[in-house]
Amino acid sequence: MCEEGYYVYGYTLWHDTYVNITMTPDDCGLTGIELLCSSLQGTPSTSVYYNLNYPTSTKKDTVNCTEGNFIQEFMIRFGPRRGSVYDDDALNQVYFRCQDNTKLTSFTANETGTWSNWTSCVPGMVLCGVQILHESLGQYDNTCFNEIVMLCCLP
Ligand SMILES: [Ca+2]
Ligand SMILES: [Ca+2]
Repeated sequence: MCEEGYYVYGYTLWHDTYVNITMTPDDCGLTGIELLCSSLQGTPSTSVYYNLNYPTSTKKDTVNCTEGNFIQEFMIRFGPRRGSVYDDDALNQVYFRCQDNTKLTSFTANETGTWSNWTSCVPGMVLCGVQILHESLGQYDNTCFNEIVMLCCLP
């Protein structure tokens, strides 16, 4: 979570782009996220990091809302279940939307999966952190991030 009184206005992803359905390489989808926090007045504070440091993942572009806007909604995408011998990546993309309705997308990759609906903080609240559910690394078929939970705060 951002420090108290600070809210999320942007982010950076670390992502292991899907290569193929075989286990070489073992593709992992979303592997890390940095949240950018600022006060209502626009003063930045320390970023929040959740990063599994998956070896073949790469850092993507940082994207952010225009000044005075914070993130209020998100949607996530899951790769299909491919069974025990094929490569799964689970959670493999997230989009965010700002209070002024601007959609934030940090990269585009040729990938398949199923998108969730947009999920929103209740009116008046904005994103102030996330909770990440992930597998521990070292599985036969790593999937890295499996779920993101939005934490909303009232400014
Ligand atoms: Ca693969
Ligand atoms: Ca995998």
